[in-house]
Amino acid sequence: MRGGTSKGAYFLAGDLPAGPAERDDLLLRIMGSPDSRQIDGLGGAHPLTSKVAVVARSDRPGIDVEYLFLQLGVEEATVSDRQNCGNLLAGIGPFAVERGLVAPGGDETSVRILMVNSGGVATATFATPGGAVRYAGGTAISGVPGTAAPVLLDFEDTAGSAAGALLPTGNVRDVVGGVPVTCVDNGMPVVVAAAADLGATGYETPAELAADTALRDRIQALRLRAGELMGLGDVSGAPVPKTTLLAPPRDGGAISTRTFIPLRVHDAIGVLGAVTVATALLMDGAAGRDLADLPAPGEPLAIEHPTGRLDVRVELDGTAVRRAAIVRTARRLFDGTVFPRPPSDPPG
Ligand code: NQM
Repeated sequence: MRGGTSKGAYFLAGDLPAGPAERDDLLLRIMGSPDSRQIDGLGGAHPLTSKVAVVARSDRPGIDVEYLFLQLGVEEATVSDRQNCGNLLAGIGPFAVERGLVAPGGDETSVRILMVNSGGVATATFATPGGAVRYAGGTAISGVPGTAAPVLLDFEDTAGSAAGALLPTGNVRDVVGGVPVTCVDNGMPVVVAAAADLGATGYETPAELAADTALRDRIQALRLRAGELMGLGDVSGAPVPKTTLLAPPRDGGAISTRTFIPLRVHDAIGVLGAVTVATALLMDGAAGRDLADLPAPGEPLAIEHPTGRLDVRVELDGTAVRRAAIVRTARRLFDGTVFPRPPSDPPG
């Protein structure tokens, strides 16, 4: 399914091996990792298309389904559950109805989803006229051609998803290697900094940023140190924290962004990444807040990114999160049987 601006393989948990080692080995073979083109598998040769959702019915009170997100490396044989994905999340409700995990609820269905990676809960609401998921609709999201039916995602308990606290260093602002940063986690651990403080304009294209190896080295040094301060330990092989560089808005939004996931440049920005960056901007003293043109309280905050903008609704009470919501679209692309690459011969 496409979920938002990501694409992944969605599985029923019961169809995969229960042990994580066996499961991960199978998923790497299914997606074609490690290989820069993922030529022998389903992956799309980019972190945003090398994703897996594992979905199961839940017996927890007030929860319909449980969603485990797995980020597969493209060139590396890695499978990480250390981050969430708010984009694939958009496909979870429709998938749950398609697979009979949740009964459709009339013209519209709401599915309560436990995001296993973080323990947070999201409610997805989408059209199910006549008891079938409707994918066609008039909602456009930046980074996806055309329009589709909207999926409204309302988040709960996103603060401290992976780093344990909204402000994992205990500060709204830190200085890391001479660069003022805000280390924040409202669904995604992100290091937020002004682009100018890292020698960038913040308006470069993703290709220009990808070609700037000196900038990449500065970002890596920054996130390694910030990762430690955030209590994430050695993050050299981890997908988090991400880094988002800020510049004044140019398209009528609140802020312009360029995001590294964690070193590849995002063509847009992740959902929970955007929620997290918006949260930082709402806090007095946050790094780069002076660059923002903030909306009136209660209005959506538009995060500009290389391929458009993403509007998020975040409400804070001081530094406590009251609400975070976003609209995405999702689409079923294919339903069938995958034939994984066979396991490699045992050594010797
Ligand atoms: O931030 C990219 C994406 C993501 C994750 C990433 C995401 C999110 O665009 O919620 O969706 O940050 O690796 O899908």
